[in-house]
Amino acid sequence: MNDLLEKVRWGNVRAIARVISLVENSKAAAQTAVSGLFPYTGQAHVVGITGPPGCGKSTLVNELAKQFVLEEQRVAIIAVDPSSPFSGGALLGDRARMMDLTGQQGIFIRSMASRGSLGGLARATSAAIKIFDAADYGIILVETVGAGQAEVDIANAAHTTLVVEAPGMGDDLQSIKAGILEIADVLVVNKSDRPGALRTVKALEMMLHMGQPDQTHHHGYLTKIEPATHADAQEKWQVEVLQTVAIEGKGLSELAQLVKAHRSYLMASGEWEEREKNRSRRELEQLLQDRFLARIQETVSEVEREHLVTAVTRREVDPYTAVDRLFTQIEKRSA
Ligand SMILES: Nc1nc2c(ncn2[C@@H]2O[C@H](COP(=O)(O)OP(=O)(O)OP(=O)(O)O)[C@@H](O)[C@H]2O)c(=O)[nH]1
Ligand SMILES: [Mg+2]
Repeated sequence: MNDLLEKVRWGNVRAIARVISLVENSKAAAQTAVSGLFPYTGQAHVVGITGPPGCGKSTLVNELAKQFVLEEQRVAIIAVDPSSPFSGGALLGDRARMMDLTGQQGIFIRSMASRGSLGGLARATSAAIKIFDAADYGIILVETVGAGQAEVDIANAAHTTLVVEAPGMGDDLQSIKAGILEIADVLVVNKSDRPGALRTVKALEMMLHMGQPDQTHHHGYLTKIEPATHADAQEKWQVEVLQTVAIEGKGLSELAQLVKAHRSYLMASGEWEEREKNRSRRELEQLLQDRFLARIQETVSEVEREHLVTAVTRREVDPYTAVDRLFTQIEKRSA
């Protein structure tokens, strides 16, 4: 493994692919890879791209990557396979479409399969981000289908989050998923060659403004009374609605500029550090949970655990008491 990790750091494409596969298949490999590479991470700009199925995320990510390559940046694309069964068909298409990039220098595409649990996928994705970061990819684009928790997770893992909509999907305010505005740093209306694009833009802009009735030009952020941060010293980031036609590459250079501007904003305002800190905190909590759960599974037999589940289902034991019992067992056995 150490040999492989060394090669990853030198940007060896085959080593990167190999380590990501190892990480996908085993927790222990993830631990070894992340521990070994962690000191070399922290440089990459992680950009999450999320939105409803079929709105053009992959096409957009593809084109955005080309923009950065023009500036001689190395770009990694991680396509997080949606766990929902509908997308089965679309994925093959995805790979085919993304093929035209594989020949291009400086772009590495990897899709992550959600074979096991969603937790496993999250762990593998987060490890893959670190692997690319250590291999000196300056920009890491992570595509996920906006399917509830997944889009929030991506916002947590990313420095910059692009929320993509398409005409006909966001025309009416109710259809725009709640919570999207909280995670969006940039809103993209793709397929702007389609009728109704302007209506979608207007609907999104209206939602941005409704977010803060008292603050018309600082949209995207609620005015909250909170301790002074570096961010107060300068303009807050303004969430913009940008139109693109990804299949024609239209609006892409503007989008790339905005992404870079957001990075600069994060750096200058101190928010980069803040986001990193939140990310570290969540990651530690996640790992702690994982390990604790694993500990329970090692200590208490599956039969015993199932007994407790049944007891709770039958209302014989309440869930808090059930957890108390599990805890007691762990304490007893580790004493
Ligand atoms: N008219 C039009 N079609 C587009 C545009 N961008 C993408 N498409 C098409 O929309 C379809 C879906 O594009 P994808 O890029 O696969 O969309 P996606 O959001 O990645 O889809 P999933 O990953 O399956 O959720 C494809 O047929 C694209 O060619 C656009 O700007 N205009
Ligand atoms: Mg896609």
